[in-house]
Amino acid sequence: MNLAYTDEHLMVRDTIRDFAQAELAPGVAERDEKEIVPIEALKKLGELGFMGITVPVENGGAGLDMISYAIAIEEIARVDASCAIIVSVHNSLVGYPLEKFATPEQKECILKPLASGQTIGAFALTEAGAGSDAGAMKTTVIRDGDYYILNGAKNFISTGATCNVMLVIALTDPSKGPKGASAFIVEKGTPGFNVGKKEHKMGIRGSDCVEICFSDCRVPVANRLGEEGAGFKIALTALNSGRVGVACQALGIAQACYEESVKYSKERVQFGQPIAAFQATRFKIARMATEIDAGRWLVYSACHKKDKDEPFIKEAAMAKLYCSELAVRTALEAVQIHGGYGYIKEYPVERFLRDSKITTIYEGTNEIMHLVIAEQVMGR
Ligand code: COS
Repeated sequence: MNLAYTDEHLMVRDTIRDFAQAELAPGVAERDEKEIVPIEALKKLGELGFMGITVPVENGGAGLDMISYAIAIEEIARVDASCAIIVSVHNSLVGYPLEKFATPEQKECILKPLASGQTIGAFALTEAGAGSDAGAMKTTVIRDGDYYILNGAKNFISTGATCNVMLVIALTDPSKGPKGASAFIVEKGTPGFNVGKKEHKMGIRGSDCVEICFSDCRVPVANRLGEEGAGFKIALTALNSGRVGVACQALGIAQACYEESVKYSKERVQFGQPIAAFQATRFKIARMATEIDAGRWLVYSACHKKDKDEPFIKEAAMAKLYCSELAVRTALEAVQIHGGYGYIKEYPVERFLRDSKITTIYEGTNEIMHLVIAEQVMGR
């Protein structure tokens, strides 16, 4: 693995860092409090190429590598973890499977507007009774001439209210279980596509999470992604990529908590000296710095394999497992360093602690990550 950033990586980092400071930082606390999605910022991210980071230029994307993607998601999360997950889901759970499985026509009509940020994508696999056991889904889709008719309900759908298109996994042949699942691109506004209950979350409150109900929703056959029966594999393939995105989001949260801790500990004076002078603080900071570097290399190892088109299931799961726990641990320590000030909204570490927890849960809980890694290293 080539460990050095290229000039292109540094350019991506500077661009997205400046963008995050200028466009995301000013309203981030208010969006968190009022549950507002940063729609305008998403449009601008599209114009800058960050809504199709690894999608080839001919398909409307920026044609960058996965390290660039990792840098972008980390830098966005370092300021606004809610925006980071919107961009991650859009790029990795929708853009990536379209790039991999779409027909040339689908790439032209669906991927291009997504990759250029004209449309926003969401991913619908989870159901009330099918979370970790994703194969237990009940949503069905029945062929009717040139259409499929979709019925059922998906829940905990990130960006479900904001999106324009949704990658939906449903059963074309329920008798086969997950092997009877297929993938569809469903456009918002299609009759029978109904946005249901909005969830009020502990963290990442600047991203929406809703229930989606399909009631005789007619989807053109041309919108099926891959063959009938390939839906579960497509979903898990997308989730491998999504898990790298969640790892980057977690890393950005940890990095922000670390930076806030260094800054605060140098300012805060107790017993006649900055608390940065106390070994208790220095050891916490040393551990944060070490673990963040370790997490970043796990992320880059997954990116490197994906860029070489090699299997990266294990690396993605390891990066997600490690970085999500790192985010929670680092956010907790950051709040501890800030003392009482860390527990109130005056400092951003309070928000980062709330934002961090979901990274151990979504796109595969860390319990599922252990299963995935164990299977990869020791077989079934
Ligand atoms: N990437 C690609 N393929 C994968 C995969 C992965 N990460 N994990 C499993 N597969 C494949 C398996 O190889 C198997 O293929 P074959 O049928 O060709 O053998 C197929 O998918 C089914 O796998 P398996 O039999 O292991 O399925 P299970 O139903 O037992 O569940 C887990 C497997 C638990 C790994 C899967 O359901 C999972 O990842 N659950 C978490 C779901 C999730 O992330 N939900 C969040 C949704 S978005 S917030």
